[in-house]
Amino acid sequence: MDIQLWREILDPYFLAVDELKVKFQHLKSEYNNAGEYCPIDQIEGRVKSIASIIEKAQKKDIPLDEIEDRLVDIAGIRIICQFVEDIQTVVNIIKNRVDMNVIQEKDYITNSKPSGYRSYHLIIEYLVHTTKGAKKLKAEIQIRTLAMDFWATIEHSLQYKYKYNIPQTIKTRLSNAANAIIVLDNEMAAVRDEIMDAQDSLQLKDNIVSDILTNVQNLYKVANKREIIKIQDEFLKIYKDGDLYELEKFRKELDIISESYRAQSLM
Ligand code: 0O2
Repeated sequence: MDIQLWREILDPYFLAVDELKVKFQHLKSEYNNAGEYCPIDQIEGRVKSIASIIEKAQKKDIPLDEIEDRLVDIAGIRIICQFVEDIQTVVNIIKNRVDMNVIQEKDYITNSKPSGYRSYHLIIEYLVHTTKGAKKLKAEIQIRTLAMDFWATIEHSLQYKYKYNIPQTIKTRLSNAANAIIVLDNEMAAVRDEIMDAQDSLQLKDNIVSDILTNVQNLYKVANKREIIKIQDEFLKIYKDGDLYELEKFRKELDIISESYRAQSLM
């Protein structure tokens, strides 16, 4: 197959990866803007390289004209979560969407691979539109925790280094590390509520401070300098004390001041 044809084949997959990344990023922003805990920590995406597609097709005895049907991970998205519990939440979010049709599920968390690999895979059908029209293609979404991702990344590099023939001593160490990852994820799950509370408060604080600063910036245009300095000093004092309740109260007061200036300017 010549390069031009590969480009034509892969182009919709690049579009799919870009779109899917934007959609999941936006989901993350929605949670953050609402000051809510987000089950998604990071999003990555890639289109499989031509070399990697050919290698996999040869390994699985797939003729090149059948790769689009039979290679389900030409487009790949990886969603990294903080906690094991978040993985099912993300799976449900995806299953409830009308723009992604789940056609296959692989639960390598309940049934980890002999290597020790753990992750939840969804194969989806996804519709993209290019100048050539609409095209339904397959994409793989891997969902796993930060800890599982750390293990998989290291193991993948070693597979590459040893050309898929990792020496037994290293395999044993990787297997031990995989078990340690299970323990780590379980320990983190036990303190999940505590961590979530802390992160929610941080996000809430960020949102409140951002609102206050926008208001102060707008007041510069209408209020007198002495009043703004007074407001800023008060804000810095409340911020230093670190009381979220007082910070929220201050935001509301500032909203009222800004609103009264807006009303005056309309008179
Ligand atoms: P790359 O380079 O990451 O793209 P199958 O369903 O078994 O017929 P397939 O496609 O091998 O066929 O499915 P599987 O086993 O679910 O693997 C899909 C992808 O999961 C792999 O893609 C890897 O990304 C990841 N994966 C699966 N097993 C392992 C493992 O033991 N270690 C690591 N690190 N990753 C794994 P590729 O194309 O193999 O690789």
